[in-house]
Amino acid sequence: MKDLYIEGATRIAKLMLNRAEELKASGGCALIFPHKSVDGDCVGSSSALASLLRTLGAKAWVCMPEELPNNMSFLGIDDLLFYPPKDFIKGDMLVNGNRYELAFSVDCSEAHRMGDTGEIFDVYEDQMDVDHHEVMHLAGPLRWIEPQASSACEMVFYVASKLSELKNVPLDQIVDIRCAKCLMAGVVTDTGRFTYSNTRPETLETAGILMELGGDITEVCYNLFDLKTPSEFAISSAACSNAYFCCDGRLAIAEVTSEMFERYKAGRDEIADVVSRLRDVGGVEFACVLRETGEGSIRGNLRSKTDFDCSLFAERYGGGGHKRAAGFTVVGRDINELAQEIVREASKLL
Ligand SMILES: [Mn+2]
Repeated sequence: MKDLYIEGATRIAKLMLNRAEELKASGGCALIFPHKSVDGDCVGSSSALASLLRTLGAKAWVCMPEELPNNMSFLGIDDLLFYPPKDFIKGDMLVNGNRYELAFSVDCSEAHRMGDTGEIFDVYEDQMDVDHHEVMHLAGPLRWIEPQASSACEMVFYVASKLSELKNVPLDQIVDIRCAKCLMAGVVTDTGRFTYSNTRPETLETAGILMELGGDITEVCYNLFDLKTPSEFAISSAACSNAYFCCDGRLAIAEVTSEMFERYKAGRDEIADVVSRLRDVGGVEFACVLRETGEGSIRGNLRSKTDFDCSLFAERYGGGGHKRAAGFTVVGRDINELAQEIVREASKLL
């Protein structure tokens, strides 16, 4: 393990051991919080953390902000997921009969990025946190923020390695096959299958060990990225052919309306690959896909090739992410107007 990661991974592993003991004694449970608009990294890392806490004898669930996307069902994690009922925050805060006592966020440090579940997260002050996003606030003793890590899953893998050391048991008794698949899912998602510049030698080492632990990279990549439903294929193709290019081909933008989702009978998460396909077009520096979510809001997904800062741009709309990949959600906007505004504002920066 690189020196850079040792302090944080050790601190979080020790905290997890302590908290697991406390939870065992009290009979309470931990909730792990991924961000909204879930992706392979937040689902993978939160499920892996829940799995690790269970291995330590504690009760733990992932507090889901939305349904699990179909392309992640192969992970077989339904028993790890908790969908809070609407009155959860006002009620007894019982998770399947167990009192909710520990909040743990991963791949996301701020409650507002979690959506409605952020309110549940904020009930506890001593929240634990493992994240690889740049964040404004100072990291406290319960937080491990490491922007140099490729993914939250890579960080959780280091925590698992430390747990195996501290407990003096082989790693495969800490990370089972499902947990290895979950961690692999996040690493391949956030590195674009090891092609983005956040891929470091230690990322590949992590992936190698995950393979040995049963994280089948072929299965994970096929299910996450390549397997398409007929409706997904149709709406992605339509979104791509509707896309337009501005700023001498440096900006590509596509709008996907509710009407299109209905016409192709497609789910709202079935255009996930469109933004990277647009970004990959020669000459394009910044790609944006806007989609109507069907609840009066519009989700924007942003990608850039080299210098354009997607995270900074997404912040204008209350979103965030990384320099080359970010997103936001806005409410009550007209999709055409929003697209024109984005073209206008981005063209000043391109
Ligand atoms: Mn991530």
